[in-house]
Amino acid sequence: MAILNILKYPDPRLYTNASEVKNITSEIKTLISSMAETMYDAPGVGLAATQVNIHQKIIVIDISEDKNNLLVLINPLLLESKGEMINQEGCLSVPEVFEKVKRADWIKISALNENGEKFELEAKGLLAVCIQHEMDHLEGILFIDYLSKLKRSMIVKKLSKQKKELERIVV
Ligand code: K1U
Ligand code: ZN
Repeated sequence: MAILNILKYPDPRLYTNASEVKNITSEIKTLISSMAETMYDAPGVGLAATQVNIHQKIIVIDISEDKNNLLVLINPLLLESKGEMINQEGCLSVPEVFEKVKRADWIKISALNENGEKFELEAKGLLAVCIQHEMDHLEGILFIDYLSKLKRSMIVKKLSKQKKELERIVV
């Protein structure tokens, strides 16, 4: 297990479309453990493989308070969605930016777990938001892509300021 490097916006690799996992090998299981460790360390409530520069359809999520309820989604597929909700979202790849995004408020998905078993899951609230956010990552979509051009350009400025400040401190 290891803490993996999380790509930061505007890294173009975040815009990659992930491929299906064909076999759940021991390397994939090790990757899943490292992704979970990276998510807990960040800390975050979700992480998609795209964010750690692995372009395969793998997601880890844990929205529990005690951080003891890990959900692994391999090759997730949206089966149904209903309603609308607007929630504040954040992203480990877009640090310190929180913006409102409109999503479906109920979803039904299918996926494989880490043992290759297929399951279906219905979700609402934060879990539904998180699953939709992470599934977007696998298609190279970031939550800020739903915002206006003006808001996005303000975010780019904020992040480049953050980067310069960090470089000033490190040097
Ligand atoms: O994809 C990611 O970068 C993870 C992201 C998931 C997410 C959170 C909220 C709405 C939509 C998607 C995060 O985990 S951001 C960090 C965060 O929200 C959080 C961190 C610690 C405790 C609780 C929440
Ligand atoms: Zn994200």
